[in-house]
Amino acid sequence: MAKFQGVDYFDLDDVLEDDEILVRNTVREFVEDKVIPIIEKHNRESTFPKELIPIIGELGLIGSTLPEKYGCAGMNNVAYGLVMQELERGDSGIRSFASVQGALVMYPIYTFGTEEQREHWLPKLASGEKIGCFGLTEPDYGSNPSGMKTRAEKKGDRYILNGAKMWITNGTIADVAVVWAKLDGEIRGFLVEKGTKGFSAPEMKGKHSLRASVTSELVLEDCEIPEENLLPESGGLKSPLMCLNQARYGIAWGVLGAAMACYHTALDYSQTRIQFDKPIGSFQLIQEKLTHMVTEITKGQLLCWKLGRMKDAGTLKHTQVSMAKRNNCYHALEIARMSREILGANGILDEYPVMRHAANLESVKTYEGTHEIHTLIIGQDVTGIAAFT
Ligand code: TGC
Ligand code: FAD
Repeated sequence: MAKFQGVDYFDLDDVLEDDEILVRNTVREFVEDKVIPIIEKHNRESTFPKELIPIIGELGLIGSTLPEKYGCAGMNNVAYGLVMQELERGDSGIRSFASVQGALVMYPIYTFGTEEQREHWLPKLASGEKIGCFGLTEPDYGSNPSGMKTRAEKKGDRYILNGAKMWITNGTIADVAVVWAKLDGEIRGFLVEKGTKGFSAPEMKGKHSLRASVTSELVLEDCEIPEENLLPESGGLKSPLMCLNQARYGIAWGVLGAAMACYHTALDYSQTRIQFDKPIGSFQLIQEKLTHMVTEITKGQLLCWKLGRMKDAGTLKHTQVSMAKRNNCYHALEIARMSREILGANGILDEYPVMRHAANLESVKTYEGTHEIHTLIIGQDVTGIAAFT
C-alpha cells in the first residue's frame, strides 16, 4: 500500500504553524515505525503494547499541554490535537492511553491538586514512569455520574473509600487512580495508589473493541488513604466534567486519525482492486463513498482546527467540544464502515486496519459521553431546555 501522506483536501497545512507540523510529522513517523507493525498482534491477543510507553513519554506526548516545569512539553492545543490524531491513526487504544494519562490524570492533579501533588506525580506521569487512570463511571451510573454510589468518609487523618468503578482505561496497569467519590454528599477527587489495602483493579475481558487497551474495574472496600491524597480544589460534578472536556477535545481530533487510516486504505484499494475489468475506483458508487469520506474528514479537520485555536485563546465553550466529539466520532465510524464495504471481504481481515478501527470507534462513540448525551448537551445549549430526564 502507498505510504500514508496525510489527508489535506483544504490545504490546512497553510494555517498550521511550523512547530505544529513538526510535531505532527514526528508522531506520524513514530506511529508508522513503532505502532503499525505491532498493533494487529496486540489487538489479536488483547494486550496493550506497554513497551511503547517510554517512547511516548520521551516524545512528549503525555500531558503535552502542561508546563515544562513539570516535565511536560508545553505544546499549544492544536499541536496536542495533531498528536492525538496521529496516535489514533495507529490505534484508538494508543490514543486512549495517552489521553487518559494526560487529560484525565495529569490535568486534575495539575488543576485541583496541591503543589506537592503536582511535583510528586506530574514528571513521572509525563515520562511514562508512572501510569494513571480515571475512575468516574460505575456499574449503575454511566451517562449520569452525578448519581454515583462511591463514598469517602473522613476518619482522623485518613479517608475511607467504598464503592466500585467500571470500564476504567489503564486501571489494572495504573500506579495511581484518580477516583471520584462523594464526601458529605459532594463529589471530590482522590488519589488512590496501587497496592493500597482494600483497593484492586481487575481487568475486564471479552471486549470486541479497544482490544489493545486495558479496561478494568476498580474495587474499593474500606480502602484507607491518607488525607493528603484528596485533590483539595476539586468540588462537585463540575470537576470531573472539566477533565472530560480535555479528553473529549483530544478524541475529536483523534478519531480523524482513525478515519484517515480507513480512507487511505479504501482509496488505495479502490485503485488496485479490479472487478468487471476495471479498478473499482472507476465505479460511481465507490467514488460517491470516497467523496463522502474525504468531505467528512475535511469538515472534521476544520472543526478541530478552529476548536484548538479557541481553546488556546481561552474562548472555548464545553458545548462546542461536545459538538466536535459527537460529529467526528459519528463520521469516523461511518467512514470505517464505508471503508470496510469498499474492501469487500478483504475488509474483515486484520491484514487491513479498517475492521479494527471500526470496532474501536464503537467504544469511542460511547465513552466520554455517548452520541446521545452530546446531542442533549447541544440541545440544551440551543434551546435552553435540559432534556436529560
Ligand atoms: P449539570 O447540572 O449539567 O452540571 C453540573 C455542573 O457542571 C457544569 N458543567 C460543566 N462544566 C465543565 N465542563 C462540562 N463539560 C460541563 N458540563 C456541565 C454545569 O454548568 C454545572 O455547573 P454549576 O456551576 O451550575 O454547578 O450536571 P448533570 O448531572 O445534569 O449532568 C450533565 C451531563 C449528563 C451532561 C453529564 O453528566 C455528562 O456529561 N455525562 C456523560 C458522562 C461521561 O461523559 N462520562 C465519561 C467517563 S470518563 C471516560 O469515558 C473515559 S474514556 C477514556 C479513554 O479511554 O479515552
Ligand atoms: P448508559 O449510560 O447506561 O447508556 C446506555 C444507552 O442509553 C446509551 O445509548 C446512552 O446514550 C443512552 N442514554 C442514557 N441516558 C440517556 C438520556 N438521558 N437520553 C437519551 N439516551 C440516554 N469511564 C471512566 O470513568 N473512565 C474510563 O477510563 C473509561 N474508559 C472506558 C473505556 C471503554 C473501552 C469504554 C467502552 C467505556 C469507558 N468508560 C470509562 C465508560 C464510559 O464513559 C461509559 O460507558 C459512558 O459514559 C456511557 O455509560 P454506560 O456505558 O453506562 O451507558
